[in-house]
Amino acid sequence: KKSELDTVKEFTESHYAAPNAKMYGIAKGKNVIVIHLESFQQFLIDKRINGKEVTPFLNKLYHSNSTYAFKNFFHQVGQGKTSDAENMLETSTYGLSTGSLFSQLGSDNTFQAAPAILNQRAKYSSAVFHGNVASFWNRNNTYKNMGYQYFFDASYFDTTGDKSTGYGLKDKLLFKNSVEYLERLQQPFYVKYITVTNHFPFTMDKEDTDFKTTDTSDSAINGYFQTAHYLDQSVHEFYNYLKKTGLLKNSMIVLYGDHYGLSNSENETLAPILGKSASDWTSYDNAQLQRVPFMVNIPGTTGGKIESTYGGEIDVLPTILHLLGISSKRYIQFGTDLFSKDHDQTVAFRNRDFVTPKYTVLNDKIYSNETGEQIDATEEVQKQVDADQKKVNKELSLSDSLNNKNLLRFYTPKGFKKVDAAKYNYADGLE
Ligand code: GP9
Ligand code: MN
Repeated sequence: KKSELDTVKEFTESHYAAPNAKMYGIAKGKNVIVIHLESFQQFLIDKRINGKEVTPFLNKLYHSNSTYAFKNFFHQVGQGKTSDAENMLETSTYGLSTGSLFSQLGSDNTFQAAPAILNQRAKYSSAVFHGNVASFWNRNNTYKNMGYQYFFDASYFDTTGDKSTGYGLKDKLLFKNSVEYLERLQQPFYVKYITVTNHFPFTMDKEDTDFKTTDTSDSAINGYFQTAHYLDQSVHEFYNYLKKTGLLKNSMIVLYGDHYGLSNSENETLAPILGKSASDWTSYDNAQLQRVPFMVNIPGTTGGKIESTYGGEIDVLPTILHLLGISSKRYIQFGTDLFSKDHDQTVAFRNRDFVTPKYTVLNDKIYSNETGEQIDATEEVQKQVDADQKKVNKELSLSDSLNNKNLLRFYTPKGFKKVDAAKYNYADGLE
């Protein structure tokens, strides 16, 4: 009898997208540095406020010919917010329909996640740098099950007094103070920086910003441009450290926004700043604002451009593996390589709404991406949308059974050694 795991495997195998030969292995052997841009939405890119760019450094990266950037890339998180984004990037499976997968399943589940895959296939070491306490989102337990060797959390850094804001160490200090650890990691490494300063309610100490922001009635919106500007400066400084230490030329830097910073209830106030009218703002407009940056910067290459392919966080892992010249075929992953000609451009949101290059489908209502208007579908369009909706529902529910029933414990990809969480101890540097 066909097991549930068989059903999941059947789906991911038939959904698999073979790599693009032009891109496969272009970053082989390089260090991988993932920079998690907290609450960072795509509309910040190239945005000017009072004549000044909000994020001049990230804009430069976005337009650089050593950066493969995506302008139609969406976050796909649910209630687990940051942790859902992390889960998708590390495993290419979805977060749960309610709550956080990290919190609910991270302590016990079997994972076949990026740090373990990279370690076993290409001898990568791995680490996370984060300015908050290790227990937030149950990261300390989840990371061990994912095979992270090191977790440099708040306990490794001086976070006292004005060195922190609401969610921990200020980003500039996180990057700066991490370098001594980063330099000592065995190469190649796979590391992730989870920033915190650009987080709701987007407040910051006066001395950390001189960015002249908006003066809307919503202080979160006004603050957002300032904390995003600070995040941009932090990443710029980090790039300078990477250059100085010589790490930059041996690394591939992956930058992405985890989810929205400004919520739907704030978007009407935001609308005029984006050149839109507040009075006819719709759910369609809210959905379009769920775009977040996804950029892969590979210093030394020149083929980078701004891609218009549609995709989301679920697609990152197979994309990265293929850039590193590691086949993803043997793993159970729901996303597909963004560079593949077979890449699936249907982007599922956690609530089963979805976006394709042509349509945005919200609660069974179909909007045309071309006009932004809700349409009365022709029979043909309705048939296509129904098929896409069916696939989205299936994908989410198969990912849920895989994770809720811990089915990966029954599946061993070729050559994969199960992660032994007991091997890792994240005690701080003081002990
Ligand atoms: C906390 C940080 C914030 O450590 O990652 O998480 P979020 O509130 O964005 O889910
Ligand atoms: Mn977040």
